[in-house]
Amino acid sequence: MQHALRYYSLIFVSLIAISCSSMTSRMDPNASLVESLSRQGPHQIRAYISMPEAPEYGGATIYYPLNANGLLGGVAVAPGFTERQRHINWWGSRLATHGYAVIVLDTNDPRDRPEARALALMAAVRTLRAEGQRQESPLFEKIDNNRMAVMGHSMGGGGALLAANANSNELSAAIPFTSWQPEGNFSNVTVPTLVIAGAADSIAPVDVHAWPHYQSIAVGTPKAFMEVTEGDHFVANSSASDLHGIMGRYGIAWLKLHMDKDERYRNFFTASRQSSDSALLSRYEFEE
Ligand code: 9J3
Repeated sequence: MQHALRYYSLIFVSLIAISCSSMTSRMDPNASLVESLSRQGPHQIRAYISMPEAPEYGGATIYYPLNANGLLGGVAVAPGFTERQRHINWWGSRLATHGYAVIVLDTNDPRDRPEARALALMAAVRTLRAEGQRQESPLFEKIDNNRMAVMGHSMGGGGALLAANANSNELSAAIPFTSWQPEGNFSNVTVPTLVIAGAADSIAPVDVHAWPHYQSIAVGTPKAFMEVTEGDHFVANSSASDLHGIMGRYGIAWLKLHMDKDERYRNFFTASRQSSDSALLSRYEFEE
């Protein structure tokens, strides 16, 4: 009797689960993907700091997933003016759990300008590629040289844009957040670029920095602009943990779509994206 009861309740619970998931998927075709991209991904991760040095940047940490299928795409992330890895390293662990090898760097001098940060990011991309060739590396024979992205905060975001402007042929995606670069013109960028901005950014005001940065990217280059209504200069940093869900989701989806060419993630950026996101964003654009 007890056995039968358990059996029937199992069926009952399964039926509820099935009907709930089909209900949410009618309302929003992305529901389960939205949920899974809003938090840590399926992979356990490891991190290490022991690797050959590069003159273009200071220390660095590489985060990578365990038990990933196939080769890993790589992402290099640079901090902003006076910042260190810890200010932005939540991206390292978050992206690694979703299947990427991520190098988070310190600049040589915390006051390095965006130009130096661009060189640092490209050197970090080369480090990731080299880790795939280095026998002692945990990433030996695990890196896809042709899937590399750059990211960065503020002056590091200016650096990511400058890097993309000069090296689009070497990159698959760029994600500057609250980018800082006066008069920044990135019209040579052909790599798909997601620009993250905060409407309440008083350090790199969006109408002087991120918005004109976005607009300077030529028509024909896939690009997206998301401006968080309440977002300040640190909207996508480690400290803004209440926003890591939405920040991570757009960032991961951008990499999945453009670096991994996974079309399931396209509607994260098109008109069919989460309607609840619109409430958080004061401005949103997607063009390709
Ligand atoms: O990287 C940044 O946060 C830029 C901030 C800034 O205002 O730099 C002025 C020198």
